Amino acid sequence: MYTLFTGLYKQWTQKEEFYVIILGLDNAGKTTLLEKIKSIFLGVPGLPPEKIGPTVGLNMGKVDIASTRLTFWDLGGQRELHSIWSKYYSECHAIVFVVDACDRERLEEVKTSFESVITNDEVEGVPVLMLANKQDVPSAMRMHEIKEVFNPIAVQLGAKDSKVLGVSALKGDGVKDAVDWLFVRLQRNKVNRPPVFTA
Ligand code: G3D
Ligand code: MG
Repeated sequence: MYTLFTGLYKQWTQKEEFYVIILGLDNAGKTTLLEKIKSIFLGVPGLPPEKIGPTVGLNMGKVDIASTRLTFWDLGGQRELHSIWSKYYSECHAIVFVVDACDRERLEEVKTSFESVITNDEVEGVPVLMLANKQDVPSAMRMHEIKEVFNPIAVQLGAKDSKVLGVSALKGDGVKDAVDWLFVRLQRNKVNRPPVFTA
């Protein structure tokens, strides 16, 4: 009897948890994005931009939407850390790839990095959201430019759910839409990547 009730109680109180990894080159705006997500969804001010230094190791943030928990992992972008990204692929439920839309000089590097992420066997069936960040800057590449550059690579995504959205992680524009897109895809992709359950 006790086990039956504890089982039921657990079922009622447990949350579905999904892991979302945030990837991209250093300086793309990953940590700023994570702090903005936290401030929008938790209603608490995130770290002010001047307090955000280069990420060493990982940053993590948990956001609850209804009875679902999204746990975001901001993996450091420095090149020497790219090798650890693949360790997270098999367990993640979605990938956010952040691009600095102001940095035309590093486009080739971004393309190589993006391609190596999406062609990794472990990300098979995982929704991928590309964010063209820093859209508040007038000279930033706009969506049509970004799509022109990345669409030829994105064809390799195959059946994966994917999308490109313009955002400003700094100002927050488009950030809620990005999380909403993820939420819908995570739910839809449960058969491929079931959530973990958490108290
Ligand atoms: P990272 O975690 O991907 O390495 P950060 O990147 O979040 O540390 O951001 C790198 C720099 O880009 C920071 O500037 C940050 O304020 C800036 N940045 C991030 N997102 C945006 C954005 O949407 N718009 C603009 N204009 N700037 C952004 P600093 O000057 O601190 O290096
Ligand atoms: Mg960082």
